[in-house]
Amino acid sequence: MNLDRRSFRRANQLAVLASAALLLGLAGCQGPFPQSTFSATTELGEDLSGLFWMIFWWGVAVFAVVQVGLIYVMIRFRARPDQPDPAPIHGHTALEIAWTLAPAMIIVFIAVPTIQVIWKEAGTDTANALQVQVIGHQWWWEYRYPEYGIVTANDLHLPQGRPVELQLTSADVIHSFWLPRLAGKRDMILGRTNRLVFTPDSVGEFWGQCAEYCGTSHANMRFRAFVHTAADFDSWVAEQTSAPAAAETLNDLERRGLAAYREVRTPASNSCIACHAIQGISAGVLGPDLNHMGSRSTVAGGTLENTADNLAAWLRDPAAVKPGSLMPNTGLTESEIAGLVAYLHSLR
Ligand code: HEC
Ligand SMILES: [Cu+2]
Repeated sequence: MNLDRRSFRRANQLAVLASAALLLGLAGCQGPFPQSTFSATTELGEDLSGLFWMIFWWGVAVFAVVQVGLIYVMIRFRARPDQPDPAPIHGHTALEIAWTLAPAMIIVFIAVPTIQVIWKEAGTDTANALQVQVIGHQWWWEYRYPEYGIVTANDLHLPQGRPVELQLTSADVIHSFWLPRLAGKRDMILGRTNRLVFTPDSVGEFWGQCAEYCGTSHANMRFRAFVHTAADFDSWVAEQTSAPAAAETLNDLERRGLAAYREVRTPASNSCIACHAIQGISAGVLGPDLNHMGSRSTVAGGTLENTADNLAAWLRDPAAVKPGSLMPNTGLTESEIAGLVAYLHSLR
């Protein structure tokens, strides 16, 4: 009876483990879902999740038919004692036509609505659309608004109710722009421009991220999209197109930061001005534009909230925040870091 008790104990342990796994799984079902395709807030997003559900239910139907057939065959044709082997069948025309036609029909039922959504998006009138060039970099996002002359990074700002046309491309490897609650997903490829057209309907903050493996910090290539009312969007544009404060208006700490920013370091490729742009000071293009760094919600491609501590941690050692970061450790002193944080945060 020893054995029985042992297997009973094992079954008990398995039951505990299974319940723990189930609980853990269910805990994952608790909101909020900033990146869920299922809570779309635009017509394009709803069309896309509609397609998902349609394909899902076709999958459920096929699964059910296959399982019922399987169980029926298993029971009906199971081996019985003293029964001879059944005669093999070669070719059953009716069956073969049926299982060729049925999947073909299902594929047509899936293809027609899918193509309709593709055409609908391609046919959206973009005459009045806000054009935003979105450029993927390892591992951050650059946004250019030619209409306003704005260049910014990682926070995408959009007005409510006006169609936007994102022109997606890459500066290096293939990335994929994924903004699930607004616009689905589209590849970003060097030397090619892909379009994504949608109209943001609701004001709010929406999360996105790169959805195509693009190197060490792919998982840290995130972004936020902010949809504003038309008036709030106009004030954002006004803020972003304003010139940075003149050096004379900076306080001592900020001035120390500006000096550290301007300094030519050794090697020279470690100088901030070699890689970053701030109007009137530098025009580097290897890193994100820092003109209005103080107004951004995150640091380093959506990895950290843009707080003083986080910005300092980033400047102290970028690779510690973001493995593989293409911003080098520039060997700043603590006093330079404090100055730079104050200076960069004063740029609003
Ligand atoms: C060799 C080029 C290079 C140099 C030199 C450099 N950076 Fe960077 N910097 C980058 C790159 C690339 C990124 C984007 C990294 C990422 O998010 O993966 C970046 C990101 C940043 C960010 C975050 C921007 C954002 O929107 O998230 C700040 C702030 C910054 N750098 C400040 C500085 C300062 C200050 C210096 C000088 C002490 C400096 N950088 C020197 C390339 C450089
Ligand atoms: Cu990427």
